[in-house]
Amino acid sequence: MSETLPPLPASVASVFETVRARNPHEPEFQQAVHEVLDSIAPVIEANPEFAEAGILERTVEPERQIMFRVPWVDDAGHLQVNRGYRVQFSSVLGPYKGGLRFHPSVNLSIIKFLGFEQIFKNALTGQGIGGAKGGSDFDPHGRSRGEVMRFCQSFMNELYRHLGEHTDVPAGDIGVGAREIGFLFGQYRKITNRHESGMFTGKGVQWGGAEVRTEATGYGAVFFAQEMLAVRGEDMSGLRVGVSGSGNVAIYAIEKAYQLGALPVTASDSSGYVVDDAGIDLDLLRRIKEVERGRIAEYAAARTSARFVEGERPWSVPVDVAVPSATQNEIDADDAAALIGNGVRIVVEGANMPTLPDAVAAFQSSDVLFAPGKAANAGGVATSALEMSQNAARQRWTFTDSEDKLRAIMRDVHDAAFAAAERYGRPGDYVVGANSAGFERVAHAMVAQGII
Ligand code: NDP
Ligand code: 2IT
Repeated sequence: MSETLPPLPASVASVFETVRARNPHEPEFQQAVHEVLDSIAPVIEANPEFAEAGILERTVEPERQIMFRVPWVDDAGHLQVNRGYRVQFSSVLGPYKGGLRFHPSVNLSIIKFLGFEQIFKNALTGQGIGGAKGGSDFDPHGRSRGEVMRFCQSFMNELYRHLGEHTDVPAGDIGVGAREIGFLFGQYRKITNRHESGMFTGKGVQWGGAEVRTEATGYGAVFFAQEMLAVRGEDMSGLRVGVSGSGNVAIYAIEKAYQLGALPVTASDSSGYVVDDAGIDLDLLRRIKEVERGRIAEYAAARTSARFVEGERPWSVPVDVAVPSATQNEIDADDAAALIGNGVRIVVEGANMPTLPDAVAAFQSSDVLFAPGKAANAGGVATSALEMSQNAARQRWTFTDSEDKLRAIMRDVHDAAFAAAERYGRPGDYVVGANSAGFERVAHAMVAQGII
């Protein structure tokens, strides 16, 4: 991947060369760093104190990265050994904050790209949270509840010593939802003998969780789309929406799209996608994916208006709005050409880095509104910060109040990205805007706090 990335401006090129030399086997991390450096070169040029303080050189190096053995015994009595990760990237704005991903594809490169992006995303939310990510190459698919619990307990047996409500606060991501968070939080309390609610977010609302955290990422992405459309005097009503994934982000993006009068017509998983011109039946999708933990093909089998396309992604389906909400690098240049050819008007990244760089460039040069994940999916972590506030104050806010706060935060994130894009001479470029606005906040804090 990094060989195919275009040259960078002189003010940031040498930092990228160091990253490439130091992390030669980490293509996703290189891709994420390249995008940020490309965007923020004008910020570096306009602020000589950032170069003097070595902001870039320090930002691309995690403060700490932890890798550990996770041994557990499966239902057949066999020993399994997975690898666990936590990359604590930046604490300049607050305790390390970011999700845990359990998926067989997880490796250091993926956790580092996610942790790096999290720094700027979290800064953009305006909440006092640093950036981190973690996870494991454990695959929860097909595992019994007991196996998932034993894995989570073993994972926490090591990770607990690095966590704490004022130190590092994980949450969910791919493969880590309310069930896994329950087991992880329970084991943390067992080991430490402290009821420290604020050391994990995404908890069940009955045991310290916050209203709207479950919905926040998908809802927030659609709120972000609304803000972008409002700049053009448009709204979501009547638009056809193409969503990928069928997990937490996808389900709540679909729900909010319906609430705003749009028609979501696709969903997917790693086996293929479904298209349903009558509109995705959300109750059916949730039953199959959340309750039965089944496959997306079962959706099409249960609904006559839908068909399943095996082994493909949903981007050849004509839509006005695309919300990639599965995983990284799921829209390539061919997918972008298909979406543009079918008249897509707005692409909103619910997932982290789902769009490859040449696909981003294609959208931007075709006048498609493009929202990078750092801005568009920031509602999840922003609501995590609201959960931390409620835990610290021993309060519970209502669903309506929490959703209003999320909507206001997404408006602020949009406006910060929009304004920074204008300030740096790239009006309407939300990639430059989000990266610059997030980076400025981090860089000013790093200058103020000295060389650490
Ligand atoms: P879930 O585990 O709930 O759902 C993930 C969905 O994506 C599933 O449908 C899964 O299908 C699919 N998927 C995962 N990996 C792949 C793959 N390699 N190829 C094709 N499909 C895949 O995760 P989330 O909804 O929480 O996360 C989705 C994305 O959103 C991720 O990029 C995550 O980093 C990002 N995100 C999540 C936030 C959150 O609060 N949860 C916050 C911000 C961003 P299958 O079951 O077949 O694997
Ligand atoms: O990518 C992300 O922002 C998340 N998975 C959510 C992180 C969090 O701490 O809520």
